[in-house]
Amino acid sequence: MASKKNDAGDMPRGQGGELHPQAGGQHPPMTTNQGIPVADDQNSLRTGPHGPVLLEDFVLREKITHFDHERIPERIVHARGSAAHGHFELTKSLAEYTTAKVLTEVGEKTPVFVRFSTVAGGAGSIDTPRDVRGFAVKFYTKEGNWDLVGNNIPVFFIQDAIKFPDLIHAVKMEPDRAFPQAATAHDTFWDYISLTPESMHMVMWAMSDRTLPRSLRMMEGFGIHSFRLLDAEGRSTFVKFHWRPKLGLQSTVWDEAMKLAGYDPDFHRRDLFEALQRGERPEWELAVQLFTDEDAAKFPFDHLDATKLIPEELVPLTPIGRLVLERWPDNFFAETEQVAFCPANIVPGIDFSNDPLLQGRLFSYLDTQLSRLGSPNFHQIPINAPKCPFANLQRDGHMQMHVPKGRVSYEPSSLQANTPRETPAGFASFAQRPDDGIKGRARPESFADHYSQARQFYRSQTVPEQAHIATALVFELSKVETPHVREAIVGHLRHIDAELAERVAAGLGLDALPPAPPLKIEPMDLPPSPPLQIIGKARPTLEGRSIGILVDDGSDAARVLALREAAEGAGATVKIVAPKVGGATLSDGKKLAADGQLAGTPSVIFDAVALVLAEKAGQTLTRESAARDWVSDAFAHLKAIAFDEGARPLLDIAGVEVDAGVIAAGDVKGFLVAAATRQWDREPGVRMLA
Ligand code: HDD
Repeated sequence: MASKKNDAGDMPRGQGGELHPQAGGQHPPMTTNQGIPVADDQNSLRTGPHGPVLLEDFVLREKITHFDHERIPERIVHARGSAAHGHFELTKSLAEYTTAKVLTEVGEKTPVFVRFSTVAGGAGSIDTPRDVRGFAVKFYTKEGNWDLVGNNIPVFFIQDAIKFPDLIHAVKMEPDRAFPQAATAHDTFWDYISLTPESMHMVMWAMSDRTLPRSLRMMEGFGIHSFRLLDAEGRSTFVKFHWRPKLGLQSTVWDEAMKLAGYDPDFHRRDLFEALQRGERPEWELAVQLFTDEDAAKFPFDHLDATKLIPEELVPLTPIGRLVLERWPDNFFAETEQVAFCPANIVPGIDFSNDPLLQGRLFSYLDTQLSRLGSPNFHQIPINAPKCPFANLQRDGHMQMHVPKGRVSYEPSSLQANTPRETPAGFASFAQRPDDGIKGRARPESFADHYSQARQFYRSQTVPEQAHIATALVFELSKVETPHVREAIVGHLRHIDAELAERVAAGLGLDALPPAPPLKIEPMDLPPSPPLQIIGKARPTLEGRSIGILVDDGSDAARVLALREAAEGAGATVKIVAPKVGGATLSDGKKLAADGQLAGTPSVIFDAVALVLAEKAGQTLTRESAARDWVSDAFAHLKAIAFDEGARPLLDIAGVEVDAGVIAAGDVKGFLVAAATRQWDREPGVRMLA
């Protein structure tokens, strides 16, 4: 007897070919992966309504088997990421230095895929831990894929790739207890750091607000290593790559980042997604630092040491192009997850340097993709495939997607036309004479200065930024349970800046300053470099920022409208927040829909807030903790607050003291000016900084 379809208890479903009343459009008929039409996708094949399920049910087995294999190993680092499609447009030719078309054809738009990431956490971890951010760009150039796999910090923790597994084991969750997730504030990380003095420069960056970006759209990116550009004669010029965001740099404060982690673990992913949905096109300028071997010989550090940067004062930045993000991926897994970056992917006219960190990376990424994506054919996955023609004689392997024709899969050969052959325009390495050193596991003496640039970084910061570094160190080390590790770090800080060491020691409650470790080289006092700041590079603007307006029944309708129009006119996104998601009936008797309900739309997600409340509502909301937090958090996170008189009781109970950033809602202009920046002067009054 033919099996009878049993829909008992199921909701009605649109069938293949039918028009679905809600989804709109036609649904194609469902099939198995072999193309066999599926009549019932909700009931297993059984011997009867109460009988066992039959092994012959290929629809069930195929669906479950595929599901069982839906996850692939996550990246060992940078597992959590968000990405977008876009293009790179060259605005200034580097033809004097390189033959690479992507860097010489002005006006050419090269498609790119850009993936931002945190480093330490797993794929499902929060977006706002204190962590370095990955900034990986795949350029699909006419001459093949070029991957610039960088970070939002221009230096790295270690000098040699052989140390990378140790660094990562130390920072990831501890192996016996599997916590903490996505955090540096634990013993193993700081133990490793305390015994790795070369990491001190990067530690200063990691403890700064660089690791707390407000948005992926508001952070810089760096290629970090020196690369080479090669001209037609094979002459080499060193180059460092910098991405500079058009929206300026902006970070959050630590308390805000922690609260964001709870309120919206997807904060950065959502921010980028929503910006692209709104039609915004986040943009970065690509700038280069160009220098010769002779220039490099005069630097007071070794540029092949990835723990060092080249200050802009020493080698200025030349802008050469712009990166524009245009489109969120269609499918997270197929694109963001399966994209495989590799620093070894470079095009003719660009070459590597002898930076030992880079050299190790050249091996690691291809290797990791083989295990992560499971096949040497991962380059055929659409997001990884070059957009220019590509052909060679490599064959077969798991998941071969191409169907090569003919008898010939080798060279040299004479049996068949159209087989791929070498080309004179192919990639050529820089003809570098190897140094006549002795083979061995050596590190150059020029890599031995670990503190000068750490000091330069700290001393280049503004007063609030220095306070944040000190406070971050106190926070992190206070989470370290082992006293000798805490003390060892303070010992290193003494070589960086005596006052910083004292601040941190006092913040930790140490009775005396621990000894500083022995020095190989006396640190230098390099001149401060203001471009190393965030605050100095912030743009006082509302572009790309967001403002929350809290309303309730009786709120002044004209005021809400005035604030909204002015903020939107200045480039901000405005969200109306109300105690009920259905909205509130304003003074004009009309209902204004809310974009978010108060408890689920905290002020931490905004750059500035306005409280437009009638007297009664202002009183009532003093009894609502979500409303009190809304206000006290905005104040503590140094945001501008516009308020009208009805909101006074709420300001009072939230402990808000009127300052330059707390402004009458009627003063729309004043509010917009204040909203375009953080209120740094307020900070010493709201938290005890180390
Ligand atoms: Fe790495 C991923 C950046 C040193 C080994 N790295 C990865 C990603 C970024 C960086 C942005 C994520 C790419 C993506 O979005 O898919 N890594 C860096 C930078 C480094 C660096 C800027 C130093 C300057 N990395 C580094 C070293 C090694 C690795 C020294 C190993 C010797 N990195 C990897 C990896 C990953 C990776 C294990 C994990 C997932 C992947 O490659 O595709 O191979």
